[in-house]
Amino acid sequence: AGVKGTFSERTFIAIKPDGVQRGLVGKVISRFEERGYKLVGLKALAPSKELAEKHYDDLKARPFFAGLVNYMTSGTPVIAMVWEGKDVIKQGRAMIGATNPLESAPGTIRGQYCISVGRNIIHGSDSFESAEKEIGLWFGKAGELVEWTPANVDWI
Ligand code: 3AN
Repeated sequence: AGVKGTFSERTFIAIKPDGVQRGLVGKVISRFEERGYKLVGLKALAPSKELAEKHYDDLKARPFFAGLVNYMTSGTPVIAMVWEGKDVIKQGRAMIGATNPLESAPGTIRGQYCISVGRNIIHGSDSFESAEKEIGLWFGKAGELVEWTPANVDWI
């Protein structure tokens, strides 16, 4: 996940199947771009059950786990992304809002676009360790992430 606390910190952000079905991909990407974060990885994929289960491994004892995995593996793609920039893990979570959209502040992504905890449209890594794990899981292959320097970096 890059280097924690530097401009190269990285987080894993995914637009879940409901966000894709609802046409919210562009809006989510715009928010991260406009904030000044840098997109270094992007792909659409319909995750396997194995990938979804590994991704949500820490929730496997929860009653909603099977439903969560079914939702993630519906066949509609997930838009998997890696965003880079200063404090992007914590700021990404703040931009996304609380897990339960009814508790997400207005203006956050969930607070603006959804009302159901089981259909909360977006995922973001909650710590440096989660970001490392999730980036490795979703972007395992070499060459899928791109190093690049934005021309206007001094102005952000
Ligand atoms: P977050 O996505 O904010 O990191 P987690 O990791 O606690 O929250 O939960 C992962 C996902 O599991 C949520 N985004 C949501 O889709 C689902 N989820 C969490 N809590 C519930 C719940 N009480 N009922 C149904 N689904 C839930």
